[in-house]
This record gives sequence, C-alpha cells and structure tokens, in this order.
Amino acid sequence: MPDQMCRVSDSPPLPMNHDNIKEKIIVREIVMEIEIAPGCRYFPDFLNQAAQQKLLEHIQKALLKAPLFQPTMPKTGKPFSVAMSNMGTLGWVSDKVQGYRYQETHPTTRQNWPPIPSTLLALWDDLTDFSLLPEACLINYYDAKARMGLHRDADEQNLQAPIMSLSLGDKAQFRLGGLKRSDPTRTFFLSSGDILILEPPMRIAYHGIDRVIAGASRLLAQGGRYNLTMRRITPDR
Ligand code: MD3
Ligand code: FE
Repeated sequence: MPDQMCRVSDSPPLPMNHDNIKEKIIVREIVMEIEIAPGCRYFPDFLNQAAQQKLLEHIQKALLKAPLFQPTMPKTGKPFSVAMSNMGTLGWVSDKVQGYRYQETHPTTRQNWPPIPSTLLALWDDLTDFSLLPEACLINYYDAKARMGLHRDADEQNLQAPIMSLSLGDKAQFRLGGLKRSDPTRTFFLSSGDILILEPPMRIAYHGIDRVIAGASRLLAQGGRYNLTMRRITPDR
C-alpha cells in the first residue's frame, strides 16, 4: 500500500470546538416520500429526535436576535394569531399600512435577520431540484389557539422556486386546496419532524392550518408548534 494512503488517519485528531464541526441534518437510512399531489412532496418524520432538537436550538438562537412579532392584516390591522420571525437576507412581514412584503430588517428591532443555518441550506439543496438557494426562512409559532386561514403564498417574485416547510412541536391539521379558492380541499396532519415541499403546480395552491393539537409533542417545553418555510424570493441574485 502506498505510504500516502495512511496519511489521513496519521494526522492528529482535530479539537472538538464548534468551528470545525459541519453538521448535517440527514439521519434516516430510509426516507419515505409521498406525492400528495403533483408538486406536493411529503416526507413524514424526516428529522429524527436529535435533528429536531438541533433545529429547535437554531430557532431559539435566531429568536434571541429576531424576536417573534405579531403581524397584522393589510387595511384592517387585525392581528394574526400566529407569531412570526425570519432568518435570511429577506423576511416576510405584514402590517396595516404597508401590507404583505419581504424586507431585509425586523419590523421592531430594525436589525437584519439572522442567517439561515447552513444545515437548512444543505437540506434544501438535498431535497429540492432547484439551483438557487432560499433567501428567506419564515418562522411561524402557533400556540394552542393559533390558526392560519386559507391563503396562497404569492408575495414572492419567483413562483417557480419551491417552498420547503419543516414542522416542529405539536402536530397541526393542515388543509390543502387547489389553484382556485373554491376548489375542494383535503386535510392531513403535519407532525414534528415532517417536511413538505411545494413546487409548481401546487406552489400557488390554497392552504391553511385549521388547528394545533396541544400536547401532541414534548419537543417544545412551552408546547405549541414551529413551522419553518424556506423561500426563494428573487429570480436570480
Ligand atoms: C401548500 N404555513 O407560512 S407550511 C405559510 O404550517 C404557511 O405554518 C403553514 O402556510 C404552516 O405561508 C403551512 C406548508 C405549506 C407551505 C406553502 C405552501 C404548504 C403549502 C404553498 C402552497 C401549497
Ligand atoms: Fe402559506
């Protein structure tokens, strides 16, 4: 055997500090992928317990810099029951005066959003067939009473880009419709560790969260549910 072949194991062990550890959230030997509809790919229980815990820690760290805020509806100013924040170069916000939009800064701290963790970017790269990286990762927090009415996500310029959603904590009853508001809808549950990817043609389908099932998971000490949605906003950059 040539001498060089042994060199890798001959090198001294790297110190276990947090700068040389590249974490990757992929843990399953077998991954289940269910096509709920063309353009709606469901990966039930994709993240194992350790990966969920790690992701929760990333969220909690981001929320120290960019605390949850309560968006309000355009025109009426009615508050959302879901609390939100973002990671990334852009974040989704809404208020009475300016309505739905993406912006570079948090609405109350006026600071830039914290970055999207590299583990999530790697997951997007692995699970989507899309060449551009997401710019925004919206963090939704649902307490036991929160819900999200039937809506479409169409504030992004790039509607060809997929949306990747990850759920943590209590399970939620999710409603998926079609391209018209009047189309029939179906419901299913999104549980902690589940991933959902929306691509054309379902990318602009109507959807919502009917209710959260309190006590379904013990991941979050305070209960409730986080949902992350990674989004590409701009066509190219
Ligand atoms: C189906 N969030 O933030 S994520 C949202 O669980 C939103 O918090 C929900 O809807 C939540 O806008 C659902 C799953 C999801 C995301 C985007 C979709 C489903 C979708 C776009 C089209 C169709
Ligand atoms: Fe949505």
